[in-house]
Amino acid sequence: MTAVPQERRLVTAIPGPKSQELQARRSAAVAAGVGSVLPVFAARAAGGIVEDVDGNRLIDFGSGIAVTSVGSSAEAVVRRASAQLSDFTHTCFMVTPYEGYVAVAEALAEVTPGDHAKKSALFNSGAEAVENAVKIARSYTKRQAVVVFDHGYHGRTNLTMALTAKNMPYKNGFGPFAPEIYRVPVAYGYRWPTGPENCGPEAAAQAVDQISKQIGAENVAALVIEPVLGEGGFIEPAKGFLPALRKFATENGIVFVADEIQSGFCRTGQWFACEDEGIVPDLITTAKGIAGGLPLAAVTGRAEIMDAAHSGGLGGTYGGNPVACAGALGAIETMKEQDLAARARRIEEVMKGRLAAMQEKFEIIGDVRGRGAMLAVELVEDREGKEPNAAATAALAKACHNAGLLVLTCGTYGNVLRFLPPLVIGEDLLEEGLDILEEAFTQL
Ligand code: PLZ
Repeated sequence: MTAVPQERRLVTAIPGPKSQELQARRSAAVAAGVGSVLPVFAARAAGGIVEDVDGNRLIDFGSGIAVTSVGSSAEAVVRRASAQLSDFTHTCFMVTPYEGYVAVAEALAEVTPGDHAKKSALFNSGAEAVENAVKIARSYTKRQAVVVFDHGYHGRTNLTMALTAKNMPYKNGFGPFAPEIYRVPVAYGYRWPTGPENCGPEAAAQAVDQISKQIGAENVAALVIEPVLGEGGFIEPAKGFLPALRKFATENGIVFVADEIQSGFCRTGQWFACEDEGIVPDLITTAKGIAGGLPLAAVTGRAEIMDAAHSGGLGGTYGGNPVACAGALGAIETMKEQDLAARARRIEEVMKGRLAAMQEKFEIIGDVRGRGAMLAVELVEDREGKEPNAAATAALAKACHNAGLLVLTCGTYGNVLRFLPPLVIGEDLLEEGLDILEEAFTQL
């Protein structure tokens, strides 16, 4: 691990002068459409700290959007990727294959849910994995329709924009979108009209009814869902929703795809979030946490489905790059050796207690939710009306940033503060981050 002291330190305003200089260069050279949460330029990062070019050290509650679960410079990731870098950087798996790719596929078969025969294909980004899951499901079922859910997020390529629910900023002006995509309700307990207790079964019944009546189950190739919805607001589908859909998919020959790109790899206190309700997906898409920050993504699933695409039908120049594969083997090794799933459960214990206490104190916290180290608070104008409070969310994020705590927002209504600390963060940093958050609520 890079030797970055594991303590918060502010030596300039945020952003500092060097970051501001770089931001000016960036504005002149980088396309305006590419945003940044916080224009602080990183110099080094490790454990629970991101150090910027001005020497400020920020507590990291973002993990680069759920990527650096093992830390941003985990020893095993750096060691294995460095060794691979000096052996060779690339041959292209479609030209001359190499062992790392196969080893990652073997590891994925081992850690993903279900004890059926599994195979994998590797790609570069989450969106690419989701696209390929759809290609594979269509090839296997010989059907075209794909069902997705309200508040779902699956990427920014053309097909995955179509799969993504939210218009701004992901889709606006970028159409036309891919056809044969259908969106149905999801079990969003906090905002379900008849209350969270009824939400799971009722939402499942609505989803199944819409699929049956509007598409026809026999036309559906795949149903794609995040077991905990990420960008849409850290929504845990109410109990019973996922099992009902899993059952419906099985009964109708529909490929059930769990998009665990954000929720996977120990993030929610298990290897994968769908394990919490005993769901075994047919295909699972992974990325982000898989390789400790190196670009890698995968589709893993039932061997007979994964083998449906014709030879040469799947691939890409860089998919399963050897350096990224070495990083993945290092990340998976770290998760096992340090039992990071248990760390995620401990983070939940510490954070949920504090967040629940804040909810008692601050009227604008409508909901506290999430699992493991994938936690969030949903902010409202008042608890009765539940009107989304995006302004307070932005103000709180800014206050945290200024105090040296890196937090992210999300949600269809932009009113969710989300917390995704690296699973290796020290408990003192976790507590200090929560102190900063609480102080920001007090000041608001
Ligand atoms: N599926 C569930 O969370 C990526 C998006 C950040 P890529 N989420 C972060 C942004 O604004 O672009 C994500 C996800 C789920 C798919 C993806 C897409 O993964 O690696 O960003 O393509």
